[in-house]
Amino acid sequence: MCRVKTQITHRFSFGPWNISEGADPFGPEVRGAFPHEKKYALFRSLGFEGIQFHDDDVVPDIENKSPSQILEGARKVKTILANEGLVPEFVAPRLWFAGQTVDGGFTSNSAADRDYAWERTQKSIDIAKEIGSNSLVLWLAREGSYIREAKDAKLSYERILDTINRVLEYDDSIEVWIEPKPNEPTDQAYVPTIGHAVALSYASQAPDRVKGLIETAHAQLAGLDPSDEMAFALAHDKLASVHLNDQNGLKYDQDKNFGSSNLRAAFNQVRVLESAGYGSRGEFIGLDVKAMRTQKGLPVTDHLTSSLRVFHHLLEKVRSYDTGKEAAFRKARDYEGLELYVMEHLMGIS
Ligand code: 3MF
Ligand code: MG
Repeated sequence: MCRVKTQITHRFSFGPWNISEGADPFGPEVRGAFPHEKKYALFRSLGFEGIQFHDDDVVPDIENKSPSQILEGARKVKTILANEGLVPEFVAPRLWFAGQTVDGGFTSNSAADRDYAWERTQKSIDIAKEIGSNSLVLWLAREGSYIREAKDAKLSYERILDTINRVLEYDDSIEVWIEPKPNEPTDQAYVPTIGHAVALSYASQAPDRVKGLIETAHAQLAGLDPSDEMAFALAHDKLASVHLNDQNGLKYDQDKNFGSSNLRAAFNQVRVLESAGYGSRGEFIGLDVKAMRTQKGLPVTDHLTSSLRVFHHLLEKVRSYDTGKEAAFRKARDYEGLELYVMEHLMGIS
């Protein structure tokens, strides 16, 4: 693994859904809507350069638009991005909202629903290309089951791989970035960890173009350490992006501010990224954080700037961490000593 000596200039991204109106499954919106165009105007001043898109973030009402209307809508957004000095990081097909995706898209038991999922995926690739992104993110939201007997799991894996190959054939430079998540909205997802995503990559027709996007909370929901998940992808040179956030235990997907629940785990994520030189090829540090429902204001953005600030503080902690001390503790196999050093370093004591 190559260690980078020069300091990386990090680029940050988030998605328009991260500035939200505060609805949850138990209650409605608590803040007014804030149009996407106004959101784009905020990115730079908040310290972000990249935008993560769903297909219908770029082209609203996508279902009722013709292919030429879709491309026209995408061109409009491309112009806005150019004017604001913004980069589209990726486009993700929203395959969890429409009636046709109620039982999954690529793995649905209905052939008509699978056709819908593929058509929607093609539209997303067209949009990505039109706005100047070469990356399609697949968060396989409903590709799983609510009860194990509902689907043929082996066939489902084959269908997911088949879809990845179709994407690679549809466009000869597009990259597929798989964002694993173990549950929610399904009970059991078919691609729960980065290991599954990397296996799919190697099994695909173009492994160089199939990578992973690791979200902190998703790894934690799988009971795994996010920094080890990142290390696994980095060791295979397959970490295309990250969604830094946090999660307080095994419950619904919380998308809490980065470092807010697990500061040490957050430190180790920054550390693994930094030591692998992540970002030196322009990879984004993405956030996927949710504002608290209690927060007032329009728009609410403190969760984004706070997470960014924590990232920068932790980067300082990573850079001032004494790797010589660490090596000595490792050599002596004094992990008690090493642990105390890490804790005191994080607390600002050493
Ligand atoms: C769900 C997610 C998603 C993805 C997004 C882009 C809504 O837990 O994390 O956010 O990040 O769809 O792939
Ligand atoms: Mg995410």
